[in-house]
Amino acid sequence: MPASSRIRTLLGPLGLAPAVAVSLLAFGPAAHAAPFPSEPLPADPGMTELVAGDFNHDGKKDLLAVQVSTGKLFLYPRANGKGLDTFGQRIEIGSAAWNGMRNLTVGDFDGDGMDDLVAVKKETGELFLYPGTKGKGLDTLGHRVLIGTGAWNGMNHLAADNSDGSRAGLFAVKADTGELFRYPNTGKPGTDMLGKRVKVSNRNWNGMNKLVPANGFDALGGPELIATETKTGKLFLFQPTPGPEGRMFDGPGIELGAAGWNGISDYAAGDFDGDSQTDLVAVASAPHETGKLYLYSNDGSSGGFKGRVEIGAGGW
Ligand SMILES: [Ca+2]
Ligand SMILES: [Ca+2]
Ligand SMILES: [Ca+2]
Repeated sequence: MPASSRIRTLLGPLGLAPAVAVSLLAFGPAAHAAPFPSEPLPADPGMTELVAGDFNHDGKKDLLAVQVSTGKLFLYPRANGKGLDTFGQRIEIGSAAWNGMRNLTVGDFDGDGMDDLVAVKKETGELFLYPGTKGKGLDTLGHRVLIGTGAWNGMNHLAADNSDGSRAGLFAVKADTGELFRYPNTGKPGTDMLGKRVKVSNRNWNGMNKLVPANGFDALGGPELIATETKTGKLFLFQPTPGPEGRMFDGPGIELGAAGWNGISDYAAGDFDGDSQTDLVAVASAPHETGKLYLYSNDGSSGGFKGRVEIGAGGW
């Protein structure tokens, strides 16, 4: 039987559209229809949970990342060089146990002028603040403080709102509904720090992944968010517009990358080349392999990057 007949025989009773049929033939019956990706997203065997903040207080954004194999948290200090010298020698700032944390994000939540780290403990769903200190090495972060009890495993895509220069608020997506919320910072300590959440979008954010704070990517001021559309692999910048609850994220987004961002296992936004405009650093890796770290410098056009530059040669 010629191939075309076999295809018709297979498809006739199912009544599938050609694109779906080709996808089924290519990947077998286990393949998901849209909006799920037809291939698995890359795992992170090297470094994961990339976040950016200034943790050595020199005014330059550094990179933090968790080593998957050990659970250690490392600081990659911004150096003065370019390319492979963009970051200096990494420093261990958290021993083991960071594999038990998820949804890391960075902002000054306690208002002392130093960046802090916020993360969810997978086992309990508790939200913890790790305050930035003037210490170094394993003293870079102080003793953690509980700022949210239970339930945070039901939230995804935590992203600090560092846009107004005072204490950071927090964006998060409710996993079962895809709703985007903003939690204001009350200025109070502990579990009173985050106030009553406000829904800030009418769209469903479950179709997006790798949501990170972009501050003022286009220099118009924040808060702005960068995320990857899972279905298409496109990278988008979302800017707030005025709405009933203040700033709303209902716009279509500006396309920063036309495709391929599902092949990026993680990224973090910050100014990494010193021109004051927000850039991205991103890990490109094949599934189940460690990858390379790339810098995507903001091109100043309010919606794009210069060509990427390799800044980490392996192990990512
Ligand atoms: Ca720094
Ligand atoms: Ca702080
Ligand atoms: Ca920059």
